[in-house]
Order: sequence, then structure tokens, then C-alpha cells
Amino acid sequence: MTEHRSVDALVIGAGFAGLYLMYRLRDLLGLEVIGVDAASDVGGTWYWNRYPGARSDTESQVYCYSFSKALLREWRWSDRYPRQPEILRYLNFVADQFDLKRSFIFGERVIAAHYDDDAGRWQVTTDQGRRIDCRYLLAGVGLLSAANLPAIPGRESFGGEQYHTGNWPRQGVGFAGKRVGVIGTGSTGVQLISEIAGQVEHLTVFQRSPQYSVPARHGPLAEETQAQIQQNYDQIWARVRSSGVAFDFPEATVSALSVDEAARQAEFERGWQEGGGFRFMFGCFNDIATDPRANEMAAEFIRGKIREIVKDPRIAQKLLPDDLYAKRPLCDPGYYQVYNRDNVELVDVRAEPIETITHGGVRTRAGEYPLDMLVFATGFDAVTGNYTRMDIRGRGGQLLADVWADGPTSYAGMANHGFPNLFMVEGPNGPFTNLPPTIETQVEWISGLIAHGLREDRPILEARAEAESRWLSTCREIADQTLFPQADSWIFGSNVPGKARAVMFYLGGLGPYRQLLGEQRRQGYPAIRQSGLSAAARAADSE
Ligand code: NA7
Repeated sequence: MTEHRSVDALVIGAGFAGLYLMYRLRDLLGLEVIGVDAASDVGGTWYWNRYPGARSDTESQVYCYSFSKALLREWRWSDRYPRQPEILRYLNFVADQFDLKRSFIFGERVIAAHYDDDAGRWQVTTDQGRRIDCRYLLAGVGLLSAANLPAIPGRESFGGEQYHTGNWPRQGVGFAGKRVGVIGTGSTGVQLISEIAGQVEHLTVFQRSPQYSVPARHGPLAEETQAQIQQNYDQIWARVRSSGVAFDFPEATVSALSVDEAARQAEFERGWQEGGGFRFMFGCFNDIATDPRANEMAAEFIRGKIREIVKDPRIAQKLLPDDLYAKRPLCDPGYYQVYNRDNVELVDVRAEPIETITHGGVRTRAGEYPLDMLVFATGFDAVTGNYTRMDIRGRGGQLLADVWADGPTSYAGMANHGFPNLFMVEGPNGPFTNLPPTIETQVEWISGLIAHGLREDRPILEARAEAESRWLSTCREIADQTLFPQADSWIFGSNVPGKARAVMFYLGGLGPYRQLLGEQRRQGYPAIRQSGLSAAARAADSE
């Protein structure tokens, strides 16, 4: 295909970020915009992650857009936490409301984007050979979609079915009568395992790290709760926008160390009963993620629950985490209970490492586990993977993957020095929150900045190097005040062999982040260098 188009802006991705980018740039700024997504339809993360049990663990009323009151009035969530099919229906509903699909090319993947300094434009290429040039390149590629498949030998020789949860077949998968193995017990594995344990003939869970998980407490949303959500919409979103993790629960202001043992246990019990992983970590006490003593108290409470729930003490022992409670907080629909079932077996791959995948199953140091199906719930090359897998070259041909080789940088998770007019939504070093409110914040800021540049006739926008390095220092300083850097997880890039361990989030909270961005806007965006077009670019533009 040799078709070549020239547009104002190109949006990569048709998930929460890409759809909203399209709406703002096309309909509010009046730009000519094209979107490209490798999937056959909208949905992003929720298009690909169709594994059984997939759902958001953010409560429905804030796992959505807030920019349109009409959307809010017309959409009804059915559950406390929305399931994947419902989120996909919601994103289709939004796309249809604003007629967004007509501006997307589906089924094509952007593989390269090169900045032409003379023209002040990006030259973008897809895997189908299509070329599009654009002034603004907007990446709504998500932070958790580049699948991480561990390099376990023998994978190609496996005779049964095998899947990665992030690339689940659209037609679904049958489990009845099958011996199924699951590798990975992060938030995906925990959801999947809980859901399929009752459907499979036999389930073997290959666990590398035991997890701290609290009950989610799923359930239908009652009519009156829905009515209350509708009525209190403005207050809910005002609360979310000024909060830390943007989950719409009261964030704790009290230290776990400031109360006596009985009060502490009562508070943990309240968190356990209310449900929700972020709610437990950030709603019970304000220092669980920052003070090792408070952290251990929360960790020990959860360990106590595991010992209570799991009847066989040997299995309970394998499930007990002994590290910090400082990964992405998990919640589940009855995960530990699964290990009381006769058809479920837990393999501790630290004690008996996986040696190879064979034609008939998985062989560990201790023996062979026969399987008909193997599911990789092994997560993602998170945050940076979607960028570094593309050939993105900025000014002077510098490759983004090289610039980020020792760890990613950005200004506010959105812009990079050396990469003018490339904007990322949920890029590295953005806030660590419930995602839709941060996505809205960033899309609105980016579209405001583009409008500002166009108004001022200085459309070339590039993060200043000093602003970027200050931002990185800020992110590091805040991260170092927490316990997260001390735990091995995707939050700091330590889940992918060979990937630089680096700070990848701004852990300062959505409220402070929004204040900072608001200040930038009011001051005319001092962190962003704003230039006019070169004479050559002007001439090319007027052709
Ligand atoms: P995660 O949270 O990265 O979890 C991946 C899991 O896979 C985790 O338990 C890993 O063990 C395990 N894993 C990875 N590689 C291996 C190998 N080689 N052998 C055994 N086990 C392995 O990904 P998720 O998909 O669950 O969740 C990612 C985010 O997506 C989630 O936080 C949500 O926000 C959405 P480990 O713990 O590293 O020892």
C-alpha cells in the first residue's frame, strides 16, 4: 500500500486516551486528525484483555470519562467494578456518541515515526506500508499492553493450547475437561485463576511470588446507588481530581503507628470488608506505602487472613508473602479460597524452578505437570514497551529507545526534549492512579498546549531539557519517600529481564499534578519551548 496522507495530527491508539484525544483535537480544536490502532475496533487494553475474570478494580462511577454530562446521564454501569465486556461496550458507546470511529484506521500498527526537522512534521509508517505525515503525533498507546512472554525454553514445542492474557482470542476459550496451567499471579493471574478454577478439570498455578490481595467485594450496583452517583456527580469528580490515587474513596490521613493495636486491627478489618486493593492500601492508613513498620502491620494482617482462609497449612505457607507490601495493590473475587479446591494445585517455582515447557506440559526441577492448556499471565513490558517497540526518531534522528536506555524520562509524563510535537498520554513518569482521570487531565493539557501554540503562531512544541530533568528528579525524590522502589514489580521496570530499573511514575498524586499543570498553563507553558515554523516549513505548508 503506498497511500500517503498529510494531516494535522495523528493519534495512535483507540482506547480511553486515543478516543478522547480524537474528540478534543478533531471536534474542539477543529484539526484534521487520523487515528491508527492495531486492533479491529476501539477499546485499547479492553479490546485485548478478554481473559475470563477481566475487570477493572476501580469502582465504575470513576472508571469512565467525566468530560461529558450527556455521557454520564445516558450510561448505566451494572456492577460495582466493571467487567471487561461492559467497559468495551462503554468505549464503543462513547465512540458512537461522538462519531469517532470514522476517523480511525483499524487493523494497522504504527511501526515507525521519524521527525523531519526542516518541515517540522512527523513521518509515520504503519505495518501495512501506509505513510502519513502530521504536525502533531499523539500516543495513546497505554502503559500495559506490550505483552511480556518469559523466555522459558520449549514454549514452541508445547502440544496444547497456549495464550497470553493480554492477547486473548476474541472467540473465547473453552476450559471444560481440560488440565490448565497458569504462569503468573499478578492482578491478571489472580482474576483469571479465581474465575476459571471452577470451570477446568484441573488447574496448576505456577507461582513465583506470593501476593498480598484483599477481597474486591464485587456486586451489582443498586438502583439507589446509581441515582446517588448521578446526583453527586460534580462532587465525586471534584474529589477525584484533587485526590492522590483518584479512586473516589477517602484517602487516609492517620498513621498506622498513631493508634493502638485494637484500633489498628479494626481499621484493617474495615478495609478488608469494604474491599478494593487501592482502598485498603491508601484508605486504611496514610503510611502503609511509606513506613516499613506500618507496611509490615498491613502485610501481617493480610497474612493472617491467608492463614485463616486456606485450610491446608502447607498450601497456606506457600501463599504467604514475606516481602514488602509495595507492589500494585491487588484485590480479588475469592483468590485464596481457590486453593481449598481439590482440582487446584499450587507450584512454588522458587522452590522448584521451571526448567522447560515440554510437548505435554511444564517440567520443573521436581517433576512434570501434564497440561492441555498453558496460560501466561506474565504481564507487560510496562510503561515504555509500547514506545521502545516502535522506531521513534526525534530531532537529529535520535532513537527514543536509546534516549531511554538507562530509564525513561519525560516532562510530566507527556513530552520529551528532542521529540518536538510528540505527546504521550500515560507516558513514563506520569501519575500512578486510577487511569481515566489522569488520561483526561493529560489530554486536556496537551490539547490546551497545542491550541496555545497555534494561537501564538508557534506550533512547534518541545519539552525543555531543564524542565525534563527537574521532573525526573521530582519523580525520583517522591518515589524514594515510598517503599515501592524496594519491591520488584513492573512499577519500576524490574519484571522484564534486561530492562533498566528506573522510576516510571510520579507518585505525588493527581491533585498536586493537576495544580502543577494548571500553573504551567496560566504562565504560558514555561516548561515547553514554543517555536514558529522555519521558512522552508512555511513554504511547504502553503503548497
Ligand atoms: P504483573 O503484575 O507484572 O504480574 C505478572 C506475573 O507473572 C507475576 O506474578 C510474575 O511473578 C509472573 N511471572 C513473570 N515472569 C515469570 C516467569 N518467568 N516465571 C514465573 N512467573 C513469572 O502483570 P499482570 O498482567 O498481572 O498485571 C499488570 C497490570 O495490568 C496490573 O497491575 C493492572 O494494572 C493491569 P513475580 O511477581 O514477578 O515474581
